[in-house]
Amino acid sequence: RLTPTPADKFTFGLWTVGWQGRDPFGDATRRALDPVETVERLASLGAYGVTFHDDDLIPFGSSDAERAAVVKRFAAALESTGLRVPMATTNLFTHPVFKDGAFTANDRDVRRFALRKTIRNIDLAVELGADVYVAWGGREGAEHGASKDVRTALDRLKEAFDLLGEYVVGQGYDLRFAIEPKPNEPRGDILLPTIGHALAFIERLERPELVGVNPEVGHEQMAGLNFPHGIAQALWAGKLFHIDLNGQSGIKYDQDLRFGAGDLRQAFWLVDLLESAGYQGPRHFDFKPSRTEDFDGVWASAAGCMRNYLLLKERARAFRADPEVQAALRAARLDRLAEPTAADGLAALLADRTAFEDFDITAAAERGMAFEQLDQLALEHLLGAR
Ligand code: 3MF
Ligand code: MG
Ligand code: MG
Ligand code: MG
Repeated sequence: RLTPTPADKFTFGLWTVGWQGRDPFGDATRRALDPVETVERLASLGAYGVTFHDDDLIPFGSSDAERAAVVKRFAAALESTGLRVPMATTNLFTHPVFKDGAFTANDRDVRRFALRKTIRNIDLAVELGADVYVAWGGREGAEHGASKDVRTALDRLKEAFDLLGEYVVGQGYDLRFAIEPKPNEPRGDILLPTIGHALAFIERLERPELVGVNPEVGHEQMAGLNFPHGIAQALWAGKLFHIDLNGQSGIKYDQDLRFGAGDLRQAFWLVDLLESAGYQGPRHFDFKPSRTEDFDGVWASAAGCMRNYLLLKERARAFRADPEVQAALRAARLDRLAEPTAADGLAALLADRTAFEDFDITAAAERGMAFEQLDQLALEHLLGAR
């Protein structure tokens, strides 16, 4: 029950367990991992798949022959373990050429290079079976007011997604894009900082149906936002194409804690939402095992991400199945929220004296909402007390 299997659809980026612990103040604390070793370890832990940035798999600047050899070896490991590649993405942030961004760099030659680098990895992603392509605009942003004309930069960002959409449609690929919002880090301010900004941007594209979001727990929480609420809106818009699960303790640098660490209550509501909404996509962990850890700690933290998800899923299921919770939900009048406000139409609403003239405002204002009792039940389920 708490042992992960591929049916749980847990996936990990090569860059997560492979993070060497380099931070702005310190050098690497761990050696680089061989992607094939990662594939084997993840498979033995019960994961479903692995994801990668082009440069995680094929070192930047590799020759065509080196690239082919790396891909062949990686594909063989996927074949022998049965691990899938449901998503891939592009590194448009590490190399100094991307210091002012990629699709929105002020320099046109950098923007054209970024598109070509992305298209090259899209071909590989499709070859390896991916159906989602993530785009995190790591350095699409600014620190200096006049250095970036944001409206013009958004024109360039739209142009990039329109070209990428044209490419996948032209190739006949079954691939959709997922934009990953983040408010800041490494840039002072990043374009499309939240789920809401990304959803609004997508509607301006030539092929909005091809583009959704890949929200990350910690990224919304860095902006002080409620992650489950953001995910609910993405689901409501039909745009939750992928998700990055991890942990974050409030508004500070991007911590990328293992899933379940950080804001545990939001993690509980998130799992409750994903499971009850019938989200079918991968449960993708984008976390960083602390740089204090050796490889035992790395694999323990990967296992911890999956186990915490399964534990929360169990707690959420118990919460929903509890008759006292169901009564508390009725007392809190969730069933009334589900009723349309004016199914009888505008004319009937305007003619209804009980809606306004005869409405007992005082009685309605005095009515308790019974939310505290409901929330206490949730907390007791989360704490394993029920
Ligand atoms: C940065 C991130 C990224 C994205 C990745 C696309 C390096 O905060 O979260 O990871 O997730 O580029 O998936
Ligand atoms: Mg993060
Ligand atoms: Mg991140
Ligand atoms: Mg991420």
